Order: sequence, then structure tokens, then C-alpha cells
Amino acid sequence: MGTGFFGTIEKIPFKGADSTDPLSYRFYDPDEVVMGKRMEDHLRFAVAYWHSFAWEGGDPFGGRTFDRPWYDGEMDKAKLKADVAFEMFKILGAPYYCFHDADVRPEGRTFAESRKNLEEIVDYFARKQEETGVKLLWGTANLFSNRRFMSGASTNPDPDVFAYSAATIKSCMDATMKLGGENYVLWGGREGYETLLNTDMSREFDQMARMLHMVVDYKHKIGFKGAILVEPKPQEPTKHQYDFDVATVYGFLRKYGLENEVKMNIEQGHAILAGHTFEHELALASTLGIFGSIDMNRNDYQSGWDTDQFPNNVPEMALAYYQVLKAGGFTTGGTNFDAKLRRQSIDPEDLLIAHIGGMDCCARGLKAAARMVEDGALQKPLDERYAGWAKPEAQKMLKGEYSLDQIAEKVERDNINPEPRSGRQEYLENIVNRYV
Ligand code: XUL
Ligand code: CO
Repeated sequence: MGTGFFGTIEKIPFKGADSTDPLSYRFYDPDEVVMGKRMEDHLRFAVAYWHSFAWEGGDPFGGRTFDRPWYDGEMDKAKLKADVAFEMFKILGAPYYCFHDADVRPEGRTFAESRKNLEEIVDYFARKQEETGVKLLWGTANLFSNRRFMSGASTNPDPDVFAYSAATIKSCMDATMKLGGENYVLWGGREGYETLLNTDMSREFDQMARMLHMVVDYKHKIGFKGAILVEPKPQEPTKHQYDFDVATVYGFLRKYGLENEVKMNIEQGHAILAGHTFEHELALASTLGIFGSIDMNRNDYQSGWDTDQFPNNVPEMALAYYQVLKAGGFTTGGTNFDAKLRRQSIDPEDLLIAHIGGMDCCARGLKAAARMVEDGALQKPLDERYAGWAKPEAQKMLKGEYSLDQIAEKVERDNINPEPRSGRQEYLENIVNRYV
């Protein structure tokens, strides 16, 4: 017996590009083979529990706009929420989901009570996963909503908050492990500052690194096989977030010797807030060997805020999945819809339509990206551009076989006088437009 939340809507079918049925996929056919792999196995879609089931439609000027039957409750409501969530995963055919502890369990009066509540829900989830075949892409701890975390979690000036955060992370790693989660994510939602006047940055870095080291140690201790992922974001909720962007996090990981243990969960909207494109962050993570997973959404380019909208820009997705494919595709990672409805989209059906649109947009982007890879559409011009470096003399320079003064001598001796060549940006942009 279902909850009836989605009425009579059943599993969303693939109907092809000409379909006008809003409850059908036009581009996402999980079984279609793209570059030798099923689309479902490429994209590894996950639904974010928090935006779809915990968030109530509030904004800074007004509260709840959604009216869901699981609000304002204890364990029975948390289980109803889980019932509806797993029904939605099935209707969408989404193979994965992601959650924070606070999204899924009622807050207890003590830490122990919260932990027990989480364990009860984890057992409930385990049964639902078994029944539905839906899997956990990643688990994480909410160390930012409760007022105890207002001055940071691991970076808090109060060691008791550090300890409380450590205990919370342990309980969430245990939950993730128990549910067979494929990654564990850390997003430092309050790990930053509002003003440097009250902040000792160097202490706070050391605290944050200690926590991350403990997380890595605990992963090995319990035999968790998934990846530990840090999710960069430059600001919001704090004025400055320490995990600003991929480059900043990499510097931090290197300083504390964590670069071989931790990878990145890169979110589209966070990249935009940091003044980067999504593909920049993906390409950089891949270059640094720390690419893990993605949080898929889109920001409103006018608002300058993290609006977490569902993606609908196919050219952007194509360039993003092009980087994902070039990085070798996902291993433990996937495409998590860290995206929420607009607050006026109050119908249950809106939840489905938002995900259908997002999944279709990603599928179109992936297919365009795969065709660009298969044709070498961008790779061939790139190889030509760097062809000079294949010559033996150039290789010797790169390998360090010449010193600065030897090269200087050679430039004069051989009368080296480089001729500039076109970067052909418009040509390349036109190529991309042929595929999207
Ligand atoms: C916040 C954000 C989080 C993380 C998980 O901007 O993206 O939802 O993805 O804590
Ligand atoms: Co996110």
C-alpha cells in the first residue's frame, strides 16, 4: 500500500524526444548505451532528501509555503516522509539518494537521543533500500542548522562544539556505512567567518584539519570503502567559507597531508558563486586528481545567491559532462540533484516534474558530450594547438634537460622568433554549438 502522496502517478516512462507528456522522459533512457555504458550507469542520479522532503519553502521574508503531511512530527512522521521519499525514487527511477542526519530523523533532547533516532531511521531506510533496490550515494552530517553550530562546527572556538561535531560525524559515517553508502560528504556550512575581528584563522584551519584527519582515520578503522568528499563553496551561510573552491581546498589538503585521502564533491551553483564556471572546477579537480562527485543545480545568474534551481541549460550540462567523461566518468560519485523547487511550486507533481526536467537536461548534456568525445571534436584542435611540444627539443625543455641560461643561449643561436597563432575561440564555440 502506497501513501497516495503522488496520487495515481506510476513509474515515469521514457517516451522519446517528441513526447509532450510532462510525466515522461524525453532524453533519459536508462538503458540507452552511450560510449559503451548504460546512461543510468554514467549519470548515477541521486535525489537530495533535504531539498525535496525537509525544506519547507521558506525564504528570508516568509516561512513555509509547502503543506506536507510529514511536517511537525516525531518518529511516525519521519517514517511517513521516508515512505513518500522512496515512493518518489521509484516513480522517477532514480537509483540513488543522499541525506543529512537532520533531514531524516527528529532532533532529540540529548545527543544520545538524536543518535538513537537516527539509528531507528537507518534501520527503516535499510528495509526500504532492500525493497526498492534504491541505493545511498552519500550520507553527511548537518553541522550548520542548529544554533549550537552558529560559530562553526570543527572550527568553533568552543571545544565542546568540536566534540559534539565529531560525535555527530561518527554517527553519520556509521549510518552511511550501514546503508552501503558509496561516499561520505563534508560540506563546511559554518566553517568560515562573519568577521576576522573575532576569528583566529590559523587555529581554525588546524581544528578543521584535525577533524578531517579523524574522519579519514575512522573510515579506515571501520573499513568504509567509499570516498571521503569535501564540497567547496565560497560564501553563504558565512561571509567567507574556508572551503572556497577546488583550488583553495586542494591547498588546504596539501598543507595537512590529506590530498591522497579526500576528493571533491563539486556543485554547479557553488562554482558560479566562486566566480568560476562549473567546467572550470571539474577540469581543475580532474587535473589535481581529486575529482569525486557532483551536486547538480543551477544558480540564478542575476541574484548572486545560492538559489539551488533544477538545471535546464543543456549547453552548460554538455560542457560539464564533457569534463566528467574526460576525467574517466564517475567511479563512486554521481549526479546528486542538490536542487529545490521554487516556493510557489507547491504540488506533489512539481517535485516529479522538476526532477524529470533535470534528468532529461543532464541526459541531453551527456549525450552531446559523448558525441564530442567520440568525434574528437575538441580534442583534435587541442592536440594541434600543443603539437609543438611533441618535438624532441621541446620535450627536453619540459623534462628539465636545459637550464634557463642554456635556453637563452639557444634562442639567440637559432634566432628563435615565435609567430603568434590564432586561439580560434569562436571556431571552437561553433563546434560545441553543433553538438548541443
Ligand atoms: C549547501 C549544500 C549542501 C551540501 C550538503 O549549499 O550544497 O546541501 O550539498 O551538506
Ligand atoms: Co551541495
